[in-house]
Amino acid sequence: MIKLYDARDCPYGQKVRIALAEKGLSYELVMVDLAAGENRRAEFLRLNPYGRVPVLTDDDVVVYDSTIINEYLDDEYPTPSLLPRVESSATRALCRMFEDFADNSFTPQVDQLIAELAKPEVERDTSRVQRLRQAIERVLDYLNRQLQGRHFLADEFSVADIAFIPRLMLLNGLGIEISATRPNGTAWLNRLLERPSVLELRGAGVSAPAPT
Ligand SMILES: N[C@@H](CCC(=O)N[C@@H](CS)C(=O)NCC(=O)O)C(=O)O
Repeated sequence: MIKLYDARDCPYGQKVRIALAEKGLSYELVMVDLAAGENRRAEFLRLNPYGRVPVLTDDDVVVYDSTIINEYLDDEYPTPSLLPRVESSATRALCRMFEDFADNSFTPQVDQLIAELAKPEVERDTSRVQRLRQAIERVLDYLNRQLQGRHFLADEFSVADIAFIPRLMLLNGLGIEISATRPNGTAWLNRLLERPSVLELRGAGVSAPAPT
């Protein structure tokens, strides 16, 4: 029996939900209230000493961190595969680098922009908003170049694409468009948005706080 500990609007938990849906795995969702400090309670810290969601338990196996969880899922439930084959070392490394980039550069920047836009207009740091917008636009340019001649970041759909989805699907609402100047990026986004796993996530009302 799989259990996923997740929190509202958590992009890393959403990565895992997409992977679980792609693999057709059913699971129990346990929502952790971060604002109420539920992630700092002893019973949760026993699952993840860092006190962060997502955590996945699979019977008596406990795995934390979205990247490690998705690799565990791919090892334990290999079909359909979400990582390039072991023999394709270079593509596998590329896939992991894209995932790392999404988690450590793209997602945090979009989250910072959301947080800045959520402030009342008088408190908003407009030059920071502009810097963040430009940084996100640069990532989109980079992805557009990387996607030249490819349907997905690591050729086949993988954890690399999954890592971008949670924040990619919010960009429109933040006034950032992938648009016609980035045809590879636009085609990729459309390919991602039509996947049943992503439609399921959106149907579950998963989003981030709307900017004011
Ligand atoms: N690298 C981790 C990041 C997880 C993370 O930052 N989770 C946030 C919620 S989206 C969290 O639990 N924050 C609570 C805290 O750090 O105290 C992953 O990929 O799972």
